Amino acid sequence: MKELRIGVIGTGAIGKMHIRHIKNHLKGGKVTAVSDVNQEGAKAIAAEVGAEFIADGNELIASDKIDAVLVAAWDPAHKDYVLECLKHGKYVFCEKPLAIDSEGCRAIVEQEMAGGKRLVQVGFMRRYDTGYRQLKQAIQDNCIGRPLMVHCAHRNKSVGENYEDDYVITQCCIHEIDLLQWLLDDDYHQVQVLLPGRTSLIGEKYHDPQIALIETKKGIHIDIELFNNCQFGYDIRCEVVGETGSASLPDPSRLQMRKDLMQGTELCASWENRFIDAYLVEIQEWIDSVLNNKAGGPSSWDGYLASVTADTLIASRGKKVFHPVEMPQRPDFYS
Ligand code: NAI
Ligand code: ISE
Repeated sequence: MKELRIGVIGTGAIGKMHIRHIKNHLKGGKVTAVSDVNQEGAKAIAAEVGAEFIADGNELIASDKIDAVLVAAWDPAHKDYVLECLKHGKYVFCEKPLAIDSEGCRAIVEQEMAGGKRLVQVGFMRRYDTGYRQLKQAIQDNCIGRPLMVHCAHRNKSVGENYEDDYVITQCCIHEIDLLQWLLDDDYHQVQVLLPGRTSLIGEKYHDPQIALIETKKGIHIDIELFNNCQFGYDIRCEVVGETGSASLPDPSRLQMRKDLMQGTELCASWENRFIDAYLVEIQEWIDSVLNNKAGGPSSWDGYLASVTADTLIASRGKKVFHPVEMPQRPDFYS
């Protein structure tokens, strides 16, 4: 196969971003069809990149003109599209979360194992970020000694109107849940969500901010501030404190200015510009591995583990007590 013919389902913000990256910056793939329930938006991006518009996502998956599928529809649609791809034996890249709960992820894992071949990659793109990779290397090289604590912040300037408490975990914290297991090479023991004083700027719709606490099996303490309406910018932080030093996620290089008796550094407005390099590497590696007839990157098992932890965090919200994470054993299929 010379060029991977990719069908994209979901042409909202990130779907369009991936489509443009594949057309303008990446090698080996071509978006040949797109689908979205918002037909107007999908037709516009289809025309922009010379792809076919197919109204029904399942028809796109079944098409013999499509080699692999990228799912970037809203979260509740992920599970069924991924299961449909597995039914057709097609490689699929699915944006996070793999499904909105662990039961949905479990169904995907079981169907993938029954098919006998790994086909799914999940969009946990922070593993591809240079800064997080440097942090992982520093831990592996024992630069800061044995990790004891991790302090994280995941801040959005603001989020849309129709937001709910659970999204704080399933849409935002899910990144840290996956990333920190990978970073620390450790499993989670117990978790809880604390509800500190809430911002008055969004009414009573959901609790913002929230704080996720995690204790790993090796005894590392993790705290993650999840603040979706911080007002000042998109701000992602991670500091790992070890026995002999501490290492922090570097901010991406941004413009520094001195002006009006002040000095400052530009902040990112959203995930799109903060992690642009990670998205590019992630999708390029997905295309390369599928062209080599292999699935790489975060697997559906990783998506399932993240979802088990997310479900436990949600169940613990505001209860002021740690809840044990019942982690299933990783099957050899995913080792
Ligand atoms: P969005 O709201 O801009 O786009 C979602 C699109 O899905 C919309 O165009 C909507 O019409 C479409 N859609 C909804 N149901 C559908 C269905 N049944 N079939 C086909 N299309 C359907 O949202 P955004 O920000 O683009 O997010 C899309 C997905 O990507 C979400 O799952 C989100 O969690 C994930 N995401 C991942 C990010 C990352 O950093 N890895 C960043 C932003 C989003
Ligand atoms: C969004 O859906 C993403 O996945 C971004 O990476 C994340 O940082 C943001 O908080 C989410 O809303």
